[in-house]
Amino acid sequence: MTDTPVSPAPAPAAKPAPAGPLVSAALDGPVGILTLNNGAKRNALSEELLDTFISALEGLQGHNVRAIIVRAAPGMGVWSAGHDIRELKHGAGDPLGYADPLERALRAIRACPAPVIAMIHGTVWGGALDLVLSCDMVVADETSSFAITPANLGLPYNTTGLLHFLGRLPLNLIKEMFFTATPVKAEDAARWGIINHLVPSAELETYTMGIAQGIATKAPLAVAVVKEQLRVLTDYQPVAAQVFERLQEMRRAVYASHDFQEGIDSFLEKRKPVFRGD
Ligand code: YXS
Repeated sequence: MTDTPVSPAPAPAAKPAPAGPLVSAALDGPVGILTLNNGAKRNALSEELLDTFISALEGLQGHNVRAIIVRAAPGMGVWSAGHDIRELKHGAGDPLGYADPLERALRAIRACPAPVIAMIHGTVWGGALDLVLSCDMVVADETSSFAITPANLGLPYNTTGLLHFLGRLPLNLIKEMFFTATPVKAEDAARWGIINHLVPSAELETYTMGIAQGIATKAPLAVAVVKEQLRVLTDYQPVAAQVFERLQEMRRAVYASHDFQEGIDSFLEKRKPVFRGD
């Protein structure tokens, strides 16, 4: 994948220094490439990384790109470890509220006029799976796996996020993923429909770029309007105000619970959580 670096990130040198931007943006003709670059923290989705991601995504749109690929830096065994757990605070209200940086990034991807393709080498955890499912397509290799993990933290996932899953997977598979927090391996992810294509690692970049370049030859206005129609038709499910309030009340009890604090503490103390159910 040959790319030409674009602003806002300073043009990376041939081999960007390890302390390079958390997310780098590049152009390969009409295809934009966003690369997650925080290997030391397994591309944990911190506010800083996500703000960089959102501005890089918006920056690419200024270059009239026709398709965008989101990837981790080459050779990383973890595509993204999900929401930065160090930024999840017990007693600070909804951990996945509308203004949360991860929620802002998901909305930016879903509102981007150009199709966004997630290219997955390595493991995907928690909110990073919601980010991957917010992309328009997913191409992955045999090293990939996909886990949604609020049950490991005692965290109440948000209703918008559940709608993202309902828009992609059968209910029984969503329940298995949320209730067990077990990573879904590449073969099953392909069979379940989490990913569009499962390709060998050696072909992942070429295959993904091939799809992106194919899209880039199509009428961009027609592609963008279908993307927006599908977003509106899937994201806006009518929910009665009283029902929404009841769900929020249930979530409030969970994110105020001892178990949520235990989930965060156990991760930071690198030990297994002991959930008491209160
Ligand atoms: O100890 P240092 O400072 O070197 O940092 C370690 C980890 O603490 C850090 N790190 C993270 N920091 C914040 N948030 C994270 N999610 C996170 N994940 C990792 O990265 C450094 C290297 O981690 P280490 O030593 O564990 O790497 P590894 O290669 O042995 O293991 C990679 C993972 C991904 C298997 C392991 O790091 C892991 O299990 N991470 C947590 C994955 C996870 O549960 N993610 C869900 C986050 S919560 C979320 O996304 C949603 C809100 S929800 O809960 O609803 O799904």
